[in-house]
Amino acid sequence: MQTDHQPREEPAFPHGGHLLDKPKTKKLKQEAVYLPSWDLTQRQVCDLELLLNGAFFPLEGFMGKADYASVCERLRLSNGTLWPIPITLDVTEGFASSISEGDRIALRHPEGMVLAVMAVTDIWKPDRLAEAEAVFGTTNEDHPGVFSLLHQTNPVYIGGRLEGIELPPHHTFKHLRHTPAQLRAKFQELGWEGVVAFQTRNPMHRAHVELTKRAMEETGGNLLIHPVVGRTSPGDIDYFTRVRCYEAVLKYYPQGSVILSLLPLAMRMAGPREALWHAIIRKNYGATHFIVGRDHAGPKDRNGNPFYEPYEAQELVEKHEKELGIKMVPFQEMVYVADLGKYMTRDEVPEGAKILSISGTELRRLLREGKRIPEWYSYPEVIEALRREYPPRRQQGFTVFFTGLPSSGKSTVAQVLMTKLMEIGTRPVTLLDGDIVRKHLSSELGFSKRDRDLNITRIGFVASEITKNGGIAICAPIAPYDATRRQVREMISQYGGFILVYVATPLEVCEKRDRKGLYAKARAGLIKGFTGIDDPYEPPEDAELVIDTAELSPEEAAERILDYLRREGYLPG
Ligand code: PPS
Repeated sequence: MQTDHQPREEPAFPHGGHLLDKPKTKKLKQEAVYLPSWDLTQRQVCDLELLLNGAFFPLEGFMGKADYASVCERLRLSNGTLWPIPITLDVTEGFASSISEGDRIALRHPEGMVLAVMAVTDIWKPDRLAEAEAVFGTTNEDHPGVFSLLHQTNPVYIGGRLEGIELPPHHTFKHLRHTPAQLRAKFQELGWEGVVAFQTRNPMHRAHVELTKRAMEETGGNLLIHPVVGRTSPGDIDYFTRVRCYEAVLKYYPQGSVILSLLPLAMRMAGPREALWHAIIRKNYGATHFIVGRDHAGPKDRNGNPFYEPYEAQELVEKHEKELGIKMVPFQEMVYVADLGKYMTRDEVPEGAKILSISGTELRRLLREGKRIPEWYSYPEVIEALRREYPPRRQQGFTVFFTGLPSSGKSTVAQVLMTKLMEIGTRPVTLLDGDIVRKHLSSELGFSKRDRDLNITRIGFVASEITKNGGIAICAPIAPYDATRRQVREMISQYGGFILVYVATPLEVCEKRDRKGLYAKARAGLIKGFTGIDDPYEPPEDAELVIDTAELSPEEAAERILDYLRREGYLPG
């Protein structure tokens, strides 16, 4: 067997490569009680964990302005060290104005524990559009990294060195969680000199097992299956299901040749830059080799067009390979050659041979429709795990989310739809009408952009819980902002169906109806910031259905929606 190992470099960091200094913990905890404190977002918790445990070595905290600018511009920290992704702590304007450079602040887990103390050196307002362009190469909001940066990231960044108190707690799959130091020790104990790391955010099927086995053969190393379980891309299969799939494929490798370990990373989906970042992280965990496949961490736009060239990530990693201290194992796409009954990389396929492949989208369709998934594609245990979690649509919960101008007819159609769904009777139905929600859930809110967004995300949260538990939620707010609707779609579609219905009744018709007399008041200047008059409404471009109640009766409109639900498999045909 060919071996191809470099001696593993040990981090020259204090405390074995991490920022947790046990003897100081008690003192820090006492100090933290009196410090200004910031409640970390889910993404920040992921970043903090990898900063504290040394996976982001050589970073010693959230980046300051100089490092941030340098990373955006030239993929390097200001001291020249290769680092392609900004690791920043974004906070609200309110919090930023309550602290000053030189202050110490406590960073808290959403459950309340203080995880670290940060000595703030920099407070600044970044140009997030410029950051998107630099890091993602685009400002197109279809890119999940761009969307998250522009809509789910606070406007002020603060940076500074960290002193760790404790790592974020994990209650799931504890036997599969390791810090870099623990994994390195494990490799050493097992006498593994060469370790090939495999990054994934998807379940593993036969193609992935074949690919990783080949990588082991080519390098003579053992395998680290290192799936991301922090944050991946919207619409990805949840990590609980994926971990069951990973555990199921372990038996298809030679015994003792593989370790499965979960990586609590928050991905940015930055394609080439992301691949480089992943390689650095895997080096910190003690891997000697890293697999980079086709279109590594590359998202697609709404029309299915990829943001990056298929082998751009491999090219960037190759360019920096020497400096990285971890070797890349590049791979072309693996496909199943039906005539030969085996998997091959695309460039090896004999001319004219019949190739079979199933895309992620196609797999989701097969699951959704309860169709057979072929044996050549995956293992029975993996298919079973996926089926359990992704029942066909007729067994899933769903949300019908109406959006449209005041008096456009949302509530009336929603009412009719509700009674018809109750008549069909497959699932419990809940109506979250704009007015009802404002009475019971959002009574303290007004109609500023902030209040409207909060109102819609509350509705989205309730609807996502209903959908998760197999029910039907019908929502009928104005929901004037595209980004907020997209956020709600993201919240709900991870659990079941999300059907956006745009009630596109023209403004003149809505105003003529003026069910509550509010248009008249708005025209008279008695109500300020009224949607359609002096407040914006952004018509959706991603609606599953568009309905104009000037042309359809409420009954007909509800029938259109029911037809859609039958066609898409949510209701019996
Ligand atoms: S939002 O923007 O989605 O939070 O609005 P929503 O909660 O759906 O609004 C519910 C009803 O509030 C009435 N109303 C206003 N609408 C828009 N702008 C202003 N300033 C306003 N003030 C009160 C309006 O009648 C909404 O009901 P519908 O059913 O849409 O007519």
